[in-house]
Amino acid sequence: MFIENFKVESPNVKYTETEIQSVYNYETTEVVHENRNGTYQWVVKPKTVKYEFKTETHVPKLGVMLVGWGGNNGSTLTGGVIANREGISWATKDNIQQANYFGSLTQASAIRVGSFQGEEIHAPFKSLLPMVNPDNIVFGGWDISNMNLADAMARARVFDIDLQKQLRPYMESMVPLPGIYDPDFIAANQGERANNVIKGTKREQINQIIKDIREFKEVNKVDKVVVLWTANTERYSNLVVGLNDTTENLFAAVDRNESEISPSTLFGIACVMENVPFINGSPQNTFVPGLIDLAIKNNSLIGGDDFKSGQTKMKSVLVDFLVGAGIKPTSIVSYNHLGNNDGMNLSAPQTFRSKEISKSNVVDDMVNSNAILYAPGEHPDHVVVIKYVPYVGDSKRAMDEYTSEIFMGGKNTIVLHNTCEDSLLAAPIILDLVLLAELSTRIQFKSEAENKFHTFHPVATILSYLTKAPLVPPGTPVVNALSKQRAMLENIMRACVGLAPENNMILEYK
Ligand code: NAI
Ligand code: DG6
Repeated sequence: MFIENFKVESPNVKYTETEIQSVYNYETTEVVHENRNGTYQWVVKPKTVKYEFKTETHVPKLGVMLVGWGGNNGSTLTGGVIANREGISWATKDNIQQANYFGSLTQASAIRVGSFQGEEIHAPFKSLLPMVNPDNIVFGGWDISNMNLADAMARARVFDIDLQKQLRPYMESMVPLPGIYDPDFIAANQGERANNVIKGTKREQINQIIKDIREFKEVNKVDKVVVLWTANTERYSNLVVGLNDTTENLFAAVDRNESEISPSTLFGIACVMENVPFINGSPQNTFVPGLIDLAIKNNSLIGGDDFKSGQTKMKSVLVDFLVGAGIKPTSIVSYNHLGNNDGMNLSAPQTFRSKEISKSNVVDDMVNSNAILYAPGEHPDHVVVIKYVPYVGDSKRAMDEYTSEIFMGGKNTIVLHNTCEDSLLAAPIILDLVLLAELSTRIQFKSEAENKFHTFHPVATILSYLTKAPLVPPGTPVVNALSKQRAMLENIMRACVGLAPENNMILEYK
């Protein structure tokens, strides 16, 4: 049975005019390595820590500013939200299609609530906590190309033509603000697009971004803004002591107009200075240590890196399943080819390298979790290939071969082939990222050992499910397995309304 919403009734939960307050017993384990009678032993101690959560229930009017607004993802997301808001339907060669939010965790997935008269009860994921309705988001942003969003949508060749015709009147007047263009960080083949750029020094460029955010907020009368980078993949920035290793050095480097500070890092600095959440949907190391340091000092949310949309999402399910089943993946080979502007930009070795890194590291935690299968330092061969094939446009082809060792020296080879518009996978993920980032700024909590409520750590690990290379606070483990990432997010949201984590034990029926 599916219910649209619910209210929790418990002595641990209180709904006030402005907040949901919950008291939550966090069951965890402490692992210690102790000397017991002269020998060291691993001892695991279950422990319960009491937490209190409070979630502000007022949902703000949200503005979302996309860097790379006129790209395939930016135009697809903007058009998709307008189509949902306006209830647009359109003719395809198969049927009349209604706008929807399929592919969005928050808008199109469900959670299990419990059971009622022997039947499982499910509800929308978004019913867990009050969240912004995507239909009400006001979009804006920057692009180094001045093309309006209607023409950008046509250039992207993602939506059916009948839908494009209906969206055009809404999108023609949407024109991106000038972006920060630095040809050293993206492929040379992008030069032709760059007709809409902010001039001046790096400090002036940061100031312009701050001014843009303030004006956007003012003009559109939005309560909050989230900024998300969906612009071209950049090359990695060199990490240099004295340049970008601390906040002070980063600011000094900005003032010296140092060439090694990328456009995405400049956008990040502007957002953090303005206390506006900033998310990086591309793979490059935008978050140099000096910027992470600044975000921590200002307690301003940052999240990334690189949307986990297709091939990598599948990988973070399949390798988790294989290793979890006691099967040993020994070779993972992932090819893909695509023909959109992202593919063209990635045809340069430096930008490809950024993507290769984020696509490759995704199995590390799963491999490291099983020393029965892998000796220390042992790793599957893992190869990532991306080719630019203009004809296929946004319709990316992904082919994967997973070879594993099974029982008694046997070999098992799994081959996958996926064809799909890349931007239709990415757009709902962008939506989830901005909605969850906004929500997380409304949650405060404290453990029994603390006397003051605080927000989550500004490096938003809560967004991990949506990214290929989750950005984590220094010294924090990275979790890539998709099911664990989803459970983490869902269980934290459940804790905010005083519900136990979903443990799937279903003891009621045992
Ligand atoms: P796109 O190339 O169509 O769009 C990027 C846009 O950014 C372009 O319009 C370009 O003019 C603009 N741009 C470049 N540098 C800029 C700057 N410094 N300031 C402002 N605008 C700038 O690419 P697409 O397909 O929209 O992808 C965007 C990003 O998302 C890429 O980095 C891609 O690797 C990443 N990504 C995409 C996924 C997908 O499934 N579509 C999944 C994972 C990541
Ligand atoms: C080619 O790989 C283009 C990329 O931008 C990908 O489409 C994107 O990173 C999505 O990757 P994945 O591995 O999640 O499908």
